[in-house]
Parts: sequence; C-alpha cells; structure tokens
Amino acid sequence: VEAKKIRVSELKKIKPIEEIKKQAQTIKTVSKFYKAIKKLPHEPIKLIAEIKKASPVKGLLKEYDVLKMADLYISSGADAISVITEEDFFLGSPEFLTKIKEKYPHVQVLRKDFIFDEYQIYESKMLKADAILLIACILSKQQCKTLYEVAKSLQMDVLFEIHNEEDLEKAFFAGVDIIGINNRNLKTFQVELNTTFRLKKLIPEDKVVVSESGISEKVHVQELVKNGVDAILVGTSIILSSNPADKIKELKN
Ligand code: IGP
Repeated sequence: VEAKKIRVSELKKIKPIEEIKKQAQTIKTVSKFYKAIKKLPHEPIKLIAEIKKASPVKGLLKEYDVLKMADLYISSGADAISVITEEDFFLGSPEFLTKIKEKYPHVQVLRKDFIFDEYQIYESKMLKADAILLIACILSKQQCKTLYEVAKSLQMDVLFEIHNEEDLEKAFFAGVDIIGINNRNLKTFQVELNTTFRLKKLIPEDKVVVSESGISEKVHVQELVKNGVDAILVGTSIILSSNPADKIKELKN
C-alpha cells in the first residue's frame, strides 16, 4: 500500500483529482454487477471468474492471452469477471480490464486492486470498471464509508472484502450491499473455507455474499450453497486447470 500511495500521488500531479473527477462524472454507465451476482432461490451459484497471472504467494501462475481467457470464461457461463489490475505483485494491468470491457460491453467487470484513495475510484470509472474491490483491513472505518459512497455516486458497485468480525463491523458502518468473505488468512496465507461459514451467519439476509479464494472442488461449492452463499470468486483453480471451460461448468452446475 505504501508503494501505491507514492504512485497515486505521482498520478495526481499529471492529472489533478478535480479533473479526473469531472471526466469520470461524464460517464453515464450504470453497473449491473449486483444483479449479475445475486443468486435467486432456485438458481445455481453465481461465479465470478478471475483474470490473474501471478500472485505473491504462488508467483507466476501461467502466461496466457487475457482476451482469449475472458472469451472462454464468458462462453462457459461465468456471471462476471474479476480483473486484477495491480501491476507489481500480481502482474496485472489496467489495460486488461478496459480491453475486456470494450470487447464484451455487456459483461460485468470488477476491478481488483488495492484502493485507498478516491482518485483510484475515478480512475476505475475511466477504465470502464462496473465494480471495484474495497479491502476492509487496509482502510479505516471512515475511509470504507467515504470510498463506498464515492463509488456508488458514480453508479459503480463495490465488492467489500472482509477477513474477520472486525472487518464486518466496517461493512455495516459503510452500509455496503455486497460482502466478499476472503478465505485466505493474510498472516498464514492458508485458505480456510470455514471463514465463510463462520462470518456468513453474522450477515443479514438482504446482503449479497461472495466467498473468495481457494475454491477448487465441487464439494466446496455444495457446502457454500448450503450455507446460503450467493457467489464464488475463483481464479487459481480455473486458470491452472487443464480445461478451464470444464472447470467453470463443473463448479457452477
Ligand atoms: C481468487 P483464488 O485462490 O481462486 O486464486 O482466489 C481471489 O479471491 C484472490 O485473488 C483475491 C485477491 C484479493 C487478490 C482475493 N482478494 C485481493 C488480490 C487482492
């Protein structure tokens, strides 16, 4: 986050916040991300498929063509796409997101990055993101609320990511409508599906709940459905599968 803060302050010198804000406000698109990932009672679980090339834990996952992968995700029934735009640790790029959205304007695209400044939210709108990720544990309670409201004012949705009960308090304070429960423990990097089961019970029924990270098997999905989860966010197991299309179909149906 410290490195990103320097980057954002550099960006502000090139294009001041008032300017990017004005530009972002002229874009009149309205996000349909919420609707795309809310599961109705008799529907299969919703799946957000992630475009990522590397992670700090696993290093480089696979080299692939981003547009081809997006094409495959969409034709296999993914309900939305998450694009990691973070460049230093995940080898992402903001360009990946814009290219996907320009080729598939109807597909709902989430920008995954470390967002802590409203400047990055205006930038996300300019990149054509439908939704952004806000990670509770890197933000203060007040920042969560303010950044959430900035995104909403631009007609973008927010996937609000939590790891524990303390983060969940921030979600309530900010008044978010989509909560992502990250199963990856940030200290040990172990994934623990139990995190979703534990925290889901504390979330009111009217929220959309997404279980994130480490989902690789149909049995995981069946358990998540039983626990009332709306959607899953899956990257690694799809990307590393010898047949990503079949993996998506297997997890969803
Ligand atoms: C996807 P996985 O284990 O299926 O590749 O996980 C996603 O949950 C993970 O990439 C993620 C992430 C994040 C990445 C969740 N929250 C925040 C970067 C930043």
